[in-house]
Amino acid sequence: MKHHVLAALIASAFALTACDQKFEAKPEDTATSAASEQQADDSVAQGELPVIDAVMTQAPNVPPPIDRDYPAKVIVKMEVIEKVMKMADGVDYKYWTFGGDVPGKFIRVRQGDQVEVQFSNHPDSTVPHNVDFHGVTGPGGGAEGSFTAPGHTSTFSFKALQPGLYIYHCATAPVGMHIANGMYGLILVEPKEGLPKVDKEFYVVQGDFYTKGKYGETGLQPFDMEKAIKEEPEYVVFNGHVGAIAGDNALKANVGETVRIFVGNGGPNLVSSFHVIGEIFDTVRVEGGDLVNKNIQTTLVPAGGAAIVEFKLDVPGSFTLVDHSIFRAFNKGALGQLKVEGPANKEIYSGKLSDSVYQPEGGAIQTVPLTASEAARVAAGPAKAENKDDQIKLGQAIYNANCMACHGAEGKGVAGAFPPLAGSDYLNADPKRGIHAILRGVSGKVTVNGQEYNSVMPAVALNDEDAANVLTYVLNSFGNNGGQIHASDVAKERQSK
Ligand code: HEC
Ligand SMILES: [Cu+2]
Repeated sequence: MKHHVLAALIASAFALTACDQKFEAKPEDTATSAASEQQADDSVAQGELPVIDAVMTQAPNVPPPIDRDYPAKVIVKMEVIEKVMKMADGVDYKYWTFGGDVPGKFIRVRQGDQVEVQFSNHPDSTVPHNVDFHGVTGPGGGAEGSFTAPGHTSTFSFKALQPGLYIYHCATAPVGMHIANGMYGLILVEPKEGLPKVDKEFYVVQGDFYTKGKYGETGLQPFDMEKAIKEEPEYVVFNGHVGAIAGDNALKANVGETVRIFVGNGGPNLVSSFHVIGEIFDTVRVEGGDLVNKNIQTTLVPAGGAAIVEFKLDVPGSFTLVDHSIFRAFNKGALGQLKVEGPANKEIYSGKLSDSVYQPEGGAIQTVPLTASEAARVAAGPAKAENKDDQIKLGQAIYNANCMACHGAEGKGVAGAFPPLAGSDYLNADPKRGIHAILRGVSGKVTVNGQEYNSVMPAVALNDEDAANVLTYVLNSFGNNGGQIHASDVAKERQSK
């Protein structure tokens, strides 16, 4: 947690000025339920509320928990900025943002707070914008009160009546387009008693993007209204960009820590099946509300909705965040990582204990339904390679079953997403890198033929022979420089740490 931010928050809590104390209540802001709540719980009258500047953070950071036990008038300053940013490697997009990135900044207030939104639209903006807070009780969630032309600032105020995790988004026509360009974020209205303490909190929002060019097609990509109407996004991503929370940008925590992720879904269209590979959510605050569900594998996050998931980290490793509508994860970008460091616990997870040859009795094995990779192997003939030519032949089937989906039939990869194996200077410079890629996966920045990739390749579960064969195939195909990898090379790499 950022202690200096917390200190600033406390300091500003007492920065009272005479004019700040005058709260201008508009009739629609003080609904009767608001008034009675206030009388019941708050001893401080509205006009005397201390004035605080909201601590707001860029994803994946979350403002510190609120340790006030009294309501305040919280000033939320929002600025709309339209700007070109990287969607993926080589792919640019003109985002419309709250505060300069997607999602907009995380806002954290306390149930019962009076929130004053000072909403500015940058003079360089091309269109008006506004904001609809799902945590607001009032027409449009503030949309009409915040409708703002370029170069103007609007102010409106609301009372945070109900605790929960809420999406906010732009609601200026055409609404879908404003949201599709990245105009959403999360506001947490913390319950008066606060949330249970955890060690780390993260902020993750999914969104779908509609570009004229196909996934990975380079250059500045315009918004495609037709694809948006058909709900056929090219990109589905966490925190606005492919790789925003993967590789070097991965979320980080330690074994033994408890983690809370505030998950939002800006949409505009898709519902997320949020899942963390290799973890079970100890608790899920379903849809961001009061209902707590336990021991959950995957939770639905509706478009324009949220969820709070919590789990304890028992073992180290890389845990992958996905939308379990899984093609979105591996082919459209909805993939993030939580990297956990610390001592292993072999009882909870052993890792791979052994890899021995399996020789079933008799020939009945052929009649068992085959997986794709097994089928490919059967089609390729005997699994034992006598020489390099055999290796190449066997390796091709293994390639088609295990690598082709990402690296392509011709090994050309997908620009901006999957690096080429064809003529790869990275691989040809040291073919053993291929062994490492298969056994341990690849993440972080990799430069292949002058193009930078910053994505994730999961380790591929192949035995020593298969790994050697597929690499020998790759090295002798797609215009690569030739070479041979032996099963013993793979075994050696497997042993080394
Ligand atoms: C799920 C998609 C996926 C699959 C399946 C996959 N890779 Fe990769 N591979 C990637 C990505 C993404 C990278 C780049 C990772 C990064 O940017 O850090 C990569 C990088 C590599 C690299 C290093 C960079 C280069 O282009 O030379 C090699 C070699 C490689 N993969 C080989 C393989 C082989 C062989 C297989 C099959 C056994 C395979 N990959 C299966 C996605 C995949
Ligand atoms: Cu807008």
